[in-house]
Amino acid sequence: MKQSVSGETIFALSSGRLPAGVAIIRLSGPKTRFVIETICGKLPAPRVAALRTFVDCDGNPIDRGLVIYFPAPSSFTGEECGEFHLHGGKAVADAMITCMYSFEGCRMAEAGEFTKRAYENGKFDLTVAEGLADLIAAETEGQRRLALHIASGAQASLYSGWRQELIRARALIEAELDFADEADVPGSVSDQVWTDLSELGQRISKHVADGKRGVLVRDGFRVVIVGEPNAGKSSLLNALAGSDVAIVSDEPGTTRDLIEIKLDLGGLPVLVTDTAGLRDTEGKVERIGINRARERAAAADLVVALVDLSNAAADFPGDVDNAAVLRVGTKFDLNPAYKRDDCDLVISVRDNDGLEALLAIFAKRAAEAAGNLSDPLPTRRRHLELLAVTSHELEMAVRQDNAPLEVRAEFLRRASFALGRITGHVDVEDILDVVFSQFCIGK
Ligand SMILES: Nc1nc2c(ncn2[C@@H]2O[C@H](COP(=O)(O)OP(=O)(O)OP(=O)(O)O)[C@@H](O)[C@H]2O)c(=O)[nH]1
Ligand SMILES: [Mg+2]
Repeated sequence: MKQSVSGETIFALSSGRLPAGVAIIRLSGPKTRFVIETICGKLPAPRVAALRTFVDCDGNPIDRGLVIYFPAPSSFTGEECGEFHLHGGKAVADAMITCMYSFEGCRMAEAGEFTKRAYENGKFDLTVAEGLADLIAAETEGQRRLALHIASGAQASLYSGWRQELIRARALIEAELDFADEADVPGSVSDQVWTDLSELGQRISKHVADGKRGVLVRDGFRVVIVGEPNAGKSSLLNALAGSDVAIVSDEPGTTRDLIEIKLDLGGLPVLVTDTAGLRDTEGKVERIGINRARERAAAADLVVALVDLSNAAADFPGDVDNAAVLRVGTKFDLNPAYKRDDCDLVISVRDNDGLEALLAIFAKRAAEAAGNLSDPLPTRRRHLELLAVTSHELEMAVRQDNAPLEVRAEFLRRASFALGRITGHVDVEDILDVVFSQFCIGK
């Protein structure tokens, strides 16, 4: 295994906000052993927690706690690593960090630097690193499950398997090119190769189609509430949020901006957005709000169109550019006798009526859209873009059966290059900062 060429030892507070029961300071790099020996005395046995008094460079005690030493390469980063478990007081952690600064060649880690070193030392590929970032950021059960799956290497093995298939096919084609002049080479080896590649292309296309599900689980199922002014959109949003996040008034045109809340429904993140009431208006600011509402509704996974049942002149907004619309009648308490045959559901925010049914519909639609979370879904646009390139180049190679073999082999090379960029197996210097900066400091 390649060892990090970085000579610097990095450290950071890896546990959460202080004060807390315990604070964990992690370090990685060549000075680790020396730092542990200086602060704790004797080096503990590898990977075994030892209770020690921690002292600073002048021999003054800082705290008493646990220390663990992970010799290279059996550590998270692949380098010499250590952890100090201290009492989670702010002054305790500060004193320890000040002490660590005093060692030459030691510095505070940057965001994601431990994980970046692990990646550079070949501990895992980029998709696993991204899975770890998602695992740390996971707020819902669905996000956790998908992130854990990816962090465990499901995507990594899928993509590297595909890449191997492409590389093998290219090797066969190269061989055919090399022997093309020899008369006794039996028919084209590539017939079977092209059948296999075409089948691989179908698998990749299906995976790309599944990408919508991965992005949905990671970023949320998007519900957008629309309706004429005063339909009760902001009242509904507040009721769903359980707090007054949006201003409610009987003045039409109250809401102008998009107001978004996040719900956790059945383990999936659901983002619900309140919008400006849709109507023709002279107001400049209101018009901007209405345009934003239309754009957001067009991109939604589900549009909830409201109509005020207490107002006979009210109607659903007619021009919403989205096929997934749920029609809901509001303020049912004001007009319980009134029936519209075009409502999927009626609600009253005042009486807390129909809201549970509405949430159940959101949860059901989100779960249907997310599907089975045990598939290794692509969760990032970065993956989807590179998969689209892979798919396109592969299709060019398979389809152009009249083109010279050299040309078709070149398309295959580009396809495997794009796959290699997802996992980080080929030239990815330019994307590393983007990937690792999403981590917090200490990871
Ligand atoms: N009785 C009753 N009144 C409601 C209900 N929902 C909303 N209202 C009232 O209807 C009025 C308009 O409500 P909002 O939630 O501000 O409506 P909106 O659709 O956000 O309106 P704009 O932001 O102007 O587009 C307010 O006076 C609310 O109190 C309900 O379920 N029952
Ligand atoms: Mg409003």
